[in-house]
Amino acid sequence: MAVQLRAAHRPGRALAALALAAAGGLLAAATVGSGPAGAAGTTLRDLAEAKGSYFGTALTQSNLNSSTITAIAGTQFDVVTPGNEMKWDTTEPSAGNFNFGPGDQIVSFAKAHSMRVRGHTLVWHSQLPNWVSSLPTSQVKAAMENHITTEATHYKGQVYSWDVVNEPFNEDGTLRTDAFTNAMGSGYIADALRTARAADPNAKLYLNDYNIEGLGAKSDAMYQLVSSLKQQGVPIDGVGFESHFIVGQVPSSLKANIQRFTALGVNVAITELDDRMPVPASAANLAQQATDYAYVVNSCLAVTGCVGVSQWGVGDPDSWIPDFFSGYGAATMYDDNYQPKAAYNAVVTALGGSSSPSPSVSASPSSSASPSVPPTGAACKVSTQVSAWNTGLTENVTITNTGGSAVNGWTLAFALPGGQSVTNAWNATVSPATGQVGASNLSYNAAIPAGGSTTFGFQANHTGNAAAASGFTLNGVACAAG
Ligand code: G2I
Repeated sequence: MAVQLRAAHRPGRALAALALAAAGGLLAAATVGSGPAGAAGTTLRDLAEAKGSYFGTALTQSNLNSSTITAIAGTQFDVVTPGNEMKWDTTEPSAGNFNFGPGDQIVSFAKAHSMRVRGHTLVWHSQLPNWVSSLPTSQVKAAMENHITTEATHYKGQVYSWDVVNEPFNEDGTLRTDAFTNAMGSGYIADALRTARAADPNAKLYLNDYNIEGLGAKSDAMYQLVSSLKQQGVPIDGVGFESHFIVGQVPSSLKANIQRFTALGVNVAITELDDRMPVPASAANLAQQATDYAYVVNSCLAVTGCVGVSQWGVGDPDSWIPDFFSGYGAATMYDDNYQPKAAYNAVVTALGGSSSPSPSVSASPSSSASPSVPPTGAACKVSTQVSAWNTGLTENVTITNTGGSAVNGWTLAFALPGGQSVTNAWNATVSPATGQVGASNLSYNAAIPAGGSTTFGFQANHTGNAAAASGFTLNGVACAAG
């Protein structure tokens, strides 16, 4: 009953919550109470479902051999993404020879624990067996379609969604060159989506990528792609924001970015959340991680159409981070001994539960973090300089860091007067072109030292109102005029 009452506060999600609650009556009954390695009386999945959302994790085949990992996975999480088991190098290691054994084991575990499965991934440049990259380009399309059809048919009815194409973009927003673009150009993406839809009409079809969580060149490219696919009637249901973050650097434009994608008529999922820090972890970084996790969960909950959050792995021992980023780790909600960290408590609180806060989180802003409060802020001052002509203008914007510490990575959000539309920018990426926009640093001007300034500018068309932009916030914190 509590589930239904809480769901009713979110009309857009109530139906989904009730359906989940009905389908998972047993699941809810089984998970309420003190779950392994969780706060008493709550589990992430129970709290998320009460809000019409979900909380997922990645699991690998070897994770299934650990009773510690499976106990947490099966009680705390309600969605599973196979870490590696549904990737091409596992499922079709040589042409036409399919191996679904490892993926099937993950699906069995999910079924046994009333969890849904995010299929990951059908088409990706990485973990792609050599035989595909070695094919003559004339044969790649048929190989790709056969792979998608065979795998999506095998898992038909067993996966909730597919990451159909994974990581298609370079950092500058150009399409990554790989076996698929070499053979088919950008058209491989539409072809892959259509092929997946034909094989499993009920699976939600996603494009998934990293560094598209905030406004910027790469997320703009994904936005344009999704917009154009929708216009062409290509089946696309969602965009996955991988969300591999660094403590204190979650983009303040996350919620705005989720909103602009959902406005296109697709869902957004946070698909691979982690938040890394130098190890051994400091108390300050663990507290910041709690703030970051709550901020991400709150940002998703705030937007109807952001369907849920998945963490990449159960605990710090299962994380990919130490292998890929030397000196970094501690990126998940569970520590090396699978004890919940401050981030776990912060997520429980964000999901509307109550937890006994650990000392490091009790006084932190995590318990009250809302999407409009970013993980890091700065005291700032902004001055503008406009040069206008009858239909256009240029505007230079100078940001001064009036805080006591350096800003590393910034997004300045502001409102453009009605009728103004940005056509190009310098020293920042500015997006979207109208209304409430965000200007984000480029690689060379990410840092603004304490007391220092940086200037960027843009050109815009206008229809009569050539006033300066207003309402500036730097990384979510309001700036003084000056
Ligand atoms: O890299 C993190 C993730 C980024 N987004 C897509 C995800 O699919 C990706 O997952 C990771 C897995 O968590 C790693 O486990 O993808 C990596 C490869 O791109 C996986 O690492 C690989 C190792 O590189 C291989 O040496 C190893 O054989 O895992 C393989 C299986 O254990």
